[in-house]
Amino acid sequence: NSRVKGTVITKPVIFGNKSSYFGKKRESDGHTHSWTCYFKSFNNEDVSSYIKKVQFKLHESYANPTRVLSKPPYEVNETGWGEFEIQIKVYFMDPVERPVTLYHLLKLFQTEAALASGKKNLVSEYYDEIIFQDPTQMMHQCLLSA
Ligand code: SLL
Repeated sequence: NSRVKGTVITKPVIFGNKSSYFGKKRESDGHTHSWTCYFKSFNNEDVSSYIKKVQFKLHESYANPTRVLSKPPYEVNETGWGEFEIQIKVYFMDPVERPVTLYHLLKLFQTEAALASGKKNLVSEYYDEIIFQDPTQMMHQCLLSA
């Protein structure tokens, strides 16, 4: 499983969250929003050929804060009342390739202006690129079959 020297493969990705305001605070637990945090390819290719799993680490106020998705869609659906940083760790098919760690600040609250105009849903997402330089032969195969 040697490395394929002089090869660079770039994978465009998107990560972030959607959120939706309930319209009021829920009595039972004080939650105000439902949200989805996700990681996906930018071009809709099947990343499961080279991604082994994606781990989302939530705030400790959540039960089982470490959520692991071993197949797409790589996303966590939750409800809550507060914003916090989510750690997204992407593991690859070849364990020799080091996992990539991304950080996303969960966004729940609209701006005053958006709220005033009645918007309940928001999206906060970012573009990034995972760059594989001199990938292992196994990883190279996985990347090409995406
Ligand atoms: C804050 N530093 O104080 C942040 C923490 C925590 C968010 C936000 C509910 C968890 C649950 C939840 O929204 N936690 O009830 O399971 O704003």
